[in-house]
Amino acid sequence: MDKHFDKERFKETVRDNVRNLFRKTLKEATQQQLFQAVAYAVKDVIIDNWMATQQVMDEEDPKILYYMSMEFLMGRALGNNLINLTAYKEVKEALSEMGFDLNVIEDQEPDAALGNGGLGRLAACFLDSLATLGYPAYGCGIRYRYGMFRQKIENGYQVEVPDDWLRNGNPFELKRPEYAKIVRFGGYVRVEYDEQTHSNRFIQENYQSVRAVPYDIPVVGYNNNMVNTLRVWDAEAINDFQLDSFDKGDYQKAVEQENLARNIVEVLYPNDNHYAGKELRLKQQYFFISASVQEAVAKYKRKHNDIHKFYEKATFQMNDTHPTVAVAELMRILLDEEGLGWDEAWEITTKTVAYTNHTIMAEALEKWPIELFSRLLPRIYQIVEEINRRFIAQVQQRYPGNQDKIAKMAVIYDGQVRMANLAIVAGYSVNGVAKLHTEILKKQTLKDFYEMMPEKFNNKTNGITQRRFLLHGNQLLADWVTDHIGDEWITDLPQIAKMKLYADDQKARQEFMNIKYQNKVRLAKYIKEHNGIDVDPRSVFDVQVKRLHEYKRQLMNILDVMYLYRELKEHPERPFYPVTFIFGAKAAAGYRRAKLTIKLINSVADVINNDQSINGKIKVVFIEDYRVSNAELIFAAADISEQISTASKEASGTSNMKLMLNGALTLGTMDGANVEIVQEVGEENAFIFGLSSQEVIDHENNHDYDPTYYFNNDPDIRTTLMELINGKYSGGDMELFRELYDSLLTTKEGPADQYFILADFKSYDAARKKAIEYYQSQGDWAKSAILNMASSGKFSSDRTIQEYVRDIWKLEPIKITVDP
Ligand code: 26W
Repeated sequence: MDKHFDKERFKETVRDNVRNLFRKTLKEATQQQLFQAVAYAVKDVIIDNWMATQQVMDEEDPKILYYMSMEFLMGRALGNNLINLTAYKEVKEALSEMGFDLNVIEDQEPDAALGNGGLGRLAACFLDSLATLGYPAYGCGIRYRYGMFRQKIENGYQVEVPDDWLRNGNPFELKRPEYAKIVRFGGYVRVEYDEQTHSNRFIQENYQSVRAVPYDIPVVGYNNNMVNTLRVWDAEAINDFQLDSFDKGDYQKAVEQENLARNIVEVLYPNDNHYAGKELRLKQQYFFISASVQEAVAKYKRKHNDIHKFYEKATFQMNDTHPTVAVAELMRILLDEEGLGWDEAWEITTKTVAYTNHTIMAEALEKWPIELFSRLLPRIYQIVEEINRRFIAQVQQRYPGNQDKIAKMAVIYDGQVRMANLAIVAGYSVNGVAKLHTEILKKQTLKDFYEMMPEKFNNKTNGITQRRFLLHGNQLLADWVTDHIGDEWITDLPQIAKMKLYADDQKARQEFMNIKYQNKVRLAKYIKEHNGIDVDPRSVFDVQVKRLHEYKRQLMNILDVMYLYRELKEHPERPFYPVTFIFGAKAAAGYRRAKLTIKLINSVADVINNDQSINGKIKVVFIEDYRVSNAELIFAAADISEQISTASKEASGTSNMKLMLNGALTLGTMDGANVEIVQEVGEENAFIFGLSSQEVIDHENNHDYDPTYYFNNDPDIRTTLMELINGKYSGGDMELFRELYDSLLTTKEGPADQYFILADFKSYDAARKKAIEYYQSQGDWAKSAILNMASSGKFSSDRTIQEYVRDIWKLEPIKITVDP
């Protein structure tokens, strides 16, 4: 234990903090105030390591990664920081001696929900791994005033409530006004010929500007003194509203600038995998990218005078297309501010930026109308035009006369700026996030690019941090593993394979099941408190937690629950092992079908949970406000991991990995990283069903999928679908769920059953029954569960980061030593 966590001294600090911050004694302090006091005490310790890290970076001048992302879904910091400082147990003890419960104090902290789902949480896991592995890195993002909305369920419907996460302040952040940057929007570009250099100068005029002010959030490495930085930008008005601007005729502009600053970082767009094309979103993108790129260049120039070697000290990873204006912004700075020529600027830029693709869903592709893009970012647009012009010339040279290639690959086409194309043209690396996903990118989605520049393409299968999702989230299981194989798995997850030895051990199986049971009791208590529903911890916990999206097929899950319930009612004589079906999901606020699916799940829950005749054999629970903090409880308690996306649609998935790590068995399709999970654990320890990605893609290309075939020929399917429109789950209302029914059978709004629910329904049902059946031989189940946990070594984000470092970023780790 670190000297700073001298227990008595820590207690003293907490007491002092309560007094200094709130003028209260420990007795008088609220739990929230205690949280603040404890958090500040922890920050004290972090600060020393943070400064030490900065000092080493200053001295050694290593290459730095800038991980650029619109989203960082960090969750709570206190518990995680204590875990990584290896002070969790000591602090828990200290607090308990003072009469407090660390768990209760942790629950006071709002989640930092600056992200939607998978992509944002991946960024957070990456930061944890980067710090733990000692790689110098900045997360670059936006300090949204409101993060992902809080979800309330009212009368079965999702209601969005603003997430006022900064209400009580954020004890871990540090405002850094000395690094503020100015970001410009709009106006026009005047070209001026410079007699001296014989070149054009581009001057943006009549623009509006905002001040970008960074807040630094520490990212603590595990047990290594390293503290990296997540830098999130806030917007402030350049001039406080000035009355005299009225006289100068600048009144209108002053108001507009003020509003721009107020609006820009106001809220995270709650869309996942769906592009909405909102002007404010493009403003957000340019805002944080311009500030981040300016700072990266400024930081480089503080130490170096040859800008041509910028890429030796900095690399930018663009998390999906959202940060892609970074390409043009770096070009702008090199051309207009550093005075470089096009070719040298382009060489530097294309050696600096790299791009990760996270989805093949067509509706997620960001493209901006030229009108909007050029009005908001006139100089940036000019640069994109020139990038496009030169690239098209290259395409023409390579494929003379081939218009199709240009149509597919041009950066600007059909009145739009295509951000993915810009990222690929400029990036020195293009990666997918699971093997299958990368293959689909190469062979289908980005086929033409792959043909033209195969050397850019590579795969980096996603990963998750075992420190949050096992060590912190499932302390019982973590301790159990450590008791058997030592604690090296914490920073070297493949070590967990040593637990395979215990899969055949009766005693170990029993212990594993006992731990799972205790975690199920903990979740049952949470469900009782938050949903008022009693669930039996001895039942199978079947879990699907992720964003609500048609391609993820929560609808198929609940339809099958309806089918199982009907069977149970019609055949009371058949044995049926109790199951609790657990859902957690937020729907984008404007996504009608997704929101109606939530209503359906809750309506089915109402009917089934209140049917006394089935003796509680089926329970359905929709957990309100699914987020990082309650996810940790859910993963720990899960038996079955539902990973049932239409094959080819889920780029990777990461909840599949978190659930596997916690010893859940996958019930899933051969999609995303499920493929690799099954490869690691063996098909006999998972339940795989459904169409293959190739079959899905073939149907899509041939337009030969007909869901009505299943409806007409399978009475089980037909009866289940009829229950959507016969009032059974809607108090007699035949219309309530008709939209869902129609989505599966008619082609009014897009193709019928676009995600192949009916095609997969029966094989899903069979696989699920097999899983529930298997659970009844507890010994076999325990064996498979232990094997799942023990086979999860590949899915640590530590491995993912090592691969990015080796193949893409080429960073060197640094070592931080602090004097005792
Ligand atoms: C512009 C709207 C928008 C917003 C978010 C488009 C796309 C996104 C993200 C790319 C959606 C996302 O989170 N994708 C998920 O990324 C995870 C991390 O790689 C993968 O595990 C998931 O499969 C993928 O859906």
